[in-house]
Amino acid sequence: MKLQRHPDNPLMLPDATSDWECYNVFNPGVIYDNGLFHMIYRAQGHDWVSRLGYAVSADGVTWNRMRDPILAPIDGTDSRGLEDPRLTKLDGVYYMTYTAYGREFTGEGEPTHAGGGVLPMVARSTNLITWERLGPIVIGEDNKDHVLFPRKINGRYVALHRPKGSIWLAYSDDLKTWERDDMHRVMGSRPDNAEGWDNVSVGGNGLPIETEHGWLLFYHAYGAEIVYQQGLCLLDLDDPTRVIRRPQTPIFWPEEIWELRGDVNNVTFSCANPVVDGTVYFYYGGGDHVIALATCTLEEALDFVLHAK
Ligand code: BMA
Repeated sequence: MKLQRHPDNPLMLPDATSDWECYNVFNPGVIYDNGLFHMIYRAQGHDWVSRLGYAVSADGVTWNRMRDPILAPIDGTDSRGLEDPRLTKLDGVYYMTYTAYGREFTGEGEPTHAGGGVLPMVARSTNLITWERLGPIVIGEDNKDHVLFPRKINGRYVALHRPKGSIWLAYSDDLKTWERDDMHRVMGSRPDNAEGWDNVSVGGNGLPIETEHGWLLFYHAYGAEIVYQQGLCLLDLDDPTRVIRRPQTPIFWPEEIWELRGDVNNVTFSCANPVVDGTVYFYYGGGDHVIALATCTLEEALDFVLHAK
């Protein structure tokens, strides 16, 4: 199985006339709601700081952008940008998980991504445009790629997150306090996988898709070559720390020139996989520079995850 690129790709390019989105637009979160696709995307302009923009679409392919960003840095914790939004609707409220990249230092070592200058944030909205910041899942470590499940499990909010290049699970009663001793490892890289694509690091993508077989999770990984590729796995419905299936081969990887060459080369990176009428809309950033779409049917994704080696 392989995801199919949309013929109109890339769907969204940087806007050369804009201050804040003239260099890169990438890694969007997308939610399908009330007959429309809503996108919140990461953009970089003259100051190279990531801000979040909003766009809306009736068909998921042609997008109308708002002129101004909907979310921009407010203090030292996110002064270098807001990155990689993922959107979840839960009990009628919209939630966004995003990475705050800041100068203010909250951990050990240098204030870089690796040294703890990032915070895996959760925010809440009732209209997708104005957002209330609820706070980070953890502080003081390189942790991102976090995403909220679309419903509570066993009465609690659940999020995937990514400390040290592996996928973990966290629980919360109020979306503000995420207890450290209630964080559990789900899966890591596979140094022994002869396919080579996920030997070094893995992280979650868009929100897990609930199916009768389990939570279908799209995830990204890279090996020694640092090529960001995509895979599929299946997690247990009641205990998502349990991996039911994890095929060895990837389902998508950089091939187009705007994926092989970009602001960062060899990157396909996804924060959204909404399902509409049985089709998975896999939105992704190409080369940390443009926004693109690939699709598959939910049926073929399930067939692959259940049966592939
Ligand atoms: C990851 C994230 C993404 C980015 C990717 C490739 O760590 O920061 O935002 O797309 O690296 O550069």
